[in-house]
Amino acid sequence: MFNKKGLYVFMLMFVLSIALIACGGDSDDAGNGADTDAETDSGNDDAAASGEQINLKFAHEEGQGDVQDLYANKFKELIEEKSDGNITVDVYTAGQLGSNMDVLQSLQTGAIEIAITSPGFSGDVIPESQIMAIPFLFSDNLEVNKKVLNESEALYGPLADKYEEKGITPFKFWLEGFMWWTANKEITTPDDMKGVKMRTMPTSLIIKSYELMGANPTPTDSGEIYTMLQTKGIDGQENPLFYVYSSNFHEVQDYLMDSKHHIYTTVTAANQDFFEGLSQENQDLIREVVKEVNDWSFDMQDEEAEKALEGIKTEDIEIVELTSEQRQAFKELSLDAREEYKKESDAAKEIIETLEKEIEEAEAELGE
Ligand code: 6CS
Repeated sequence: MFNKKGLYVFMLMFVLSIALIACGGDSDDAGNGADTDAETDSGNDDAAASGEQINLKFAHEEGQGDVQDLYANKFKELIEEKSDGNITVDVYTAGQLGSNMDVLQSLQTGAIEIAITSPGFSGDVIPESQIMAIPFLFSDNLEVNKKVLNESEALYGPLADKYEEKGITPFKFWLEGFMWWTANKEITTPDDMKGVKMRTMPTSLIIKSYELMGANPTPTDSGEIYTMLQTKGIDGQENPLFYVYSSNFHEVQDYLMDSKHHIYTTVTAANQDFFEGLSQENQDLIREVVKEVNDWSFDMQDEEAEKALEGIKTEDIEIVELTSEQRQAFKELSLDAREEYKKESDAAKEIIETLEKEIEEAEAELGE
């Protein structure tokens, strides 16, 4: 018979062994918890392991620190973070992967996965994209333009289809600010514009628009603008303020005109086959990040334009504000560009008529 002490020892051992089993179970639970975590981790790890390891070449059309560069690097930061590094991005500035036309072509072939490509360069490959290059088409109210560029059925319907037909998936149409003229003379009336060798982006409708406004349009790629201004190969050019300042055009021009004759618009897009080959999860993640960057980009641009204006004011260049009457005179001359655009295709006619209505409705809601 056990004596009392032996009985206590036995009971203690029994209780301890039960406790150990329970703890072990807990630890299993913990393990399971850990496993759960581990599962979660391993789940994540599995996701990471089975997740597509993707490297995106992201090309844009501007220099380091310009709006498109800030946009592309914000995309890189967010997508690498949100994908736990499964998706990595290499950003390429203007010229690193060829001209802007080369970049568009590489986007079509898939040599480049993602790019920011502007209608000033896609206009002859996707004629309908020139809608975004028609002077005085968009509103003087940037909030109206932001709303339309975010929501337009014309842009995200028939125009997006035209990009898809050329192997490109457009994610977001977005703006980089109002266009300003610089020139070696003051330009406030169509008479002033007569015969001015105005540099344009190489797309037929922009060239036509400047002919209608009385200029002598000279299409070139962006890398040649400064030298051609310096050597008087051209007399003037158009660009948003940040680009005028970062390109140092104020060094080789005497006048900066606040013409607001147009907004600089562009497109963030992917190679269609590449994008459609991704998992649904990664497609959704890329679209989500593009939208987040797009919304972020509006404040960024306002800051960049403000900084550029402050900087330019310290330079030796005369800043001239056009009156609404002076701008109206140029607008009237350029209206035929819209008729020219409609001739591109049936889709073009639908796109411009829908977009004009969308701009009108947005102005009724938000003001002109
Ligand atoms: O004028 C140009 O060619 C350049 N301007 C801007 C604002 N972005 C890229 C483009 O190549």
